[in-house]
Amino acid sequence: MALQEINFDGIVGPCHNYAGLSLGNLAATKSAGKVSQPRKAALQGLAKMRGNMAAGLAQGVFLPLPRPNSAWLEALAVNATMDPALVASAWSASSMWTANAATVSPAPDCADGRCHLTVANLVTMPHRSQEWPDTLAQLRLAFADSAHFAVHGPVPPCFGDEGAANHMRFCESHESKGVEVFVYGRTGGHFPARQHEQASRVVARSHGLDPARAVFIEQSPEAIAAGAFHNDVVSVANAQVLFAHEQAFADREGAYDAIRAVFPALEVVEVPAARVSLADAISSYLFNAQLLSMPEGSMTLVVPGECRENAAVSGWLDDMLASNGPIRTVKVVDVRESMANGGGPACLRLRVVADPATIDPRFLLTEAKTDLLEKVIAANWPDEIDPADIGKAELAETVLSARAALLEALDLTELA
Ligand code: SUG
Repeated sequence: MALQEINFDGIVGPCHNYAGLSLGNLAATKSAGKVSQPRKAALQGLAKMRGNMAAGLAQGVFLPLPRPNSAWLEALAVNATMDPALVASAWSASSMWTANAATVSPAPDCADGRCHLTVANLVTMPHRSQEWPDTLAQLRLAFADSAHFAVHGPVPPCFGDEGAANHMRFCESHESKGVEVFVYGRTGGHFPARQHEQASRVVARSHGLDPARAVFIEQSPEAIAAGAFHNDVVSVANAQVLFAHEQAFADREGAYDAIRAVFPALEVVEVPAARVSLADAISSYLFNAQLLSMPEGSMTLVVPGECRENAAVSGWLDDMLASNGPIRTVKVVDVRESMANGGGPACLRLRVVADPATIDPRFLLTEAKTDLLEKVIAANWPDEIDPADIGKAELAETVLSARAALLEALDLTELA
């Protein structure tokens, strides 16, 4: 079978909560202390996956990681009452944002002809830094076929790596050699820059990318200061198209020229700051959209509902649709529970270009499996989590047994 793009969405975990752990992520900071709705959050995520499957696209899932992470708290010598921020970190459902699970280089780009994946070390944020060992276990299971995949451990600290959220790929078709673009931030600004240039370079080297077809670009410090903690909050790529805010990159013209030099077919759909400010782009998550090639060849932008509630963004989308650009359809999805923690439609998915037959089928979604997941979530996920209850034994029991029920349903109990 031919290579195709498979979106692996993170199933929102039963401990989804608003603890305000991510400095520089304005939505998460604003939501700190609010009551979350884990069941609703997980069902919103599944509805998005269902919509993409209904459009004929391949869909996969990654499972929530084991939380609360008591082994991590033990290693930090913290008990349930000592340090609320560290305790909340051990309870974070942040692995739902699988755009930060790994960086993926499809087989045609890699010297050995296999698809390479490097698990992201996520070292910048304490609550995310504990994700990689369990994520790696999952990647090793899903992509165990070593004739087609190579799964790498994390880039060593201190070089922060946030995975696919800072990586874009341009290509003429999935079968052809692509151009991979790595976007890094420079430290020293108002908010942390999470992607280190060296981490991006390590990933490119270990994947065996052709140095002539790997481009390294600096994210604009203004964008990071405005709350774009990952590049995928201000730009997204698909096939030959780069959809970006005018202020996404430190050197706008230089960035487009560098990509065009190796990928002359590049089509830039740029949103001018005069039409949509960085603040509006970040609060609406216009660029944290899934830019998808539909089976019949046209391109669809899957945006969060917040984009239609912002007059400037909504107006720009209408004008774009009326123009003759490459993006022909805009589809709106409701992922509000994730959005309130700074995770839009694109954060929730990791793109893997591969033949589905080479992947462990337990990670691939079907309609019947979606029905089953909905039942498991409806029966086991908490209705609400008040941050004041984080750390309590009774809630821990509910969260642990909910995940166990999911592993059982998907026949993935080896991830317990
Ligand atoms: O790392 N939010 C995530 C959102 C990740 C979005 N991913 C992409 N842009 N690809 C983060 O900041 C909030 C958790 C909290 O505050 O409880 C959080 O981790």
